[in-house]
Amino acid sequence: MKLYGMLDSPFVRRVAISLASQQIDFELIQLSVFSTFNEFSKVNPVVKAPTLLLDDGTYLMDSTLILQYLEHQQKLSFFALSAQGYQLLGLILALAEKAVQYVYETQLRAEELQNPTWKKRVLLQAEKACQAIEQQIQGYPFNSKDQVCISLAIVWTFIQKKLKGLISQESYPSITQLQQQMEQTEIFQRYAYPQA
Ligand SMILES: N[C@@H](CCC(=O)N[C@@H](CS)C(=O)NCC(=O)O)C(=O)O
Repeated sequence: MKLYGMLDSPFVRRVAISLASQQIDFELIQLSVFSTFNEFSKVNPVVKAPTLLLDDGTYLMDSTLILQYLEHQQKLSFFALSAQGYQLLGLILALAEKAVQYVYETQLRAEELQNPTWKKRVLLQAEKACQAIEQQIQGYPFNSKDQVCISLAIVWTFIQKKLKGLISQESYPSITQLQQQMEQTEIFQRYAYPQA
């Protein structure tokens, strides 16, 4: 089983760390959907990361679908979450999506072509997600194998690296504390966010 994508993608890192936390064997192939588009398209014609390539040639995409498939296949419990856990995970994945949209708008477009209304909207949505997460994560049971804890830590690191200064770490102490705890674990360090 091969996992394709770069570890600066929160979705790729989420799958890599989730699999490793359940001792699932896989090979990480770090291909970029941008700089190695053609090579990536040989694995998945739609060029989405993460892509999980199964031994029979089936290619799966979307981090949640990949985890759901493996959960059923290998009798795991990635998504044995309470309603509160699902609500949190939804907020975290929406935050990840908004953060990636902001990065694409600001890094893939020339400044004069960027849409200020869209950028403002995306940042507002991201901030609202952070506020809800900060409130709800207090009292959530910490577990280094839990999807909420894994995904939140990964998304928070991505935001600190890519949206520098736009979402202040100090305003969200509970999220930051959880992220720091998770980033110190062996598995997070094994699949670390790449150095610049
Ligand atoms: N909902 C998807 C989002 C995946 C996603 O957007 N990945 C980005 C990399 S961070 C990508 O493939 N970008 C290239 C593109 O969308 O064309 C997931 O959970 O896997």
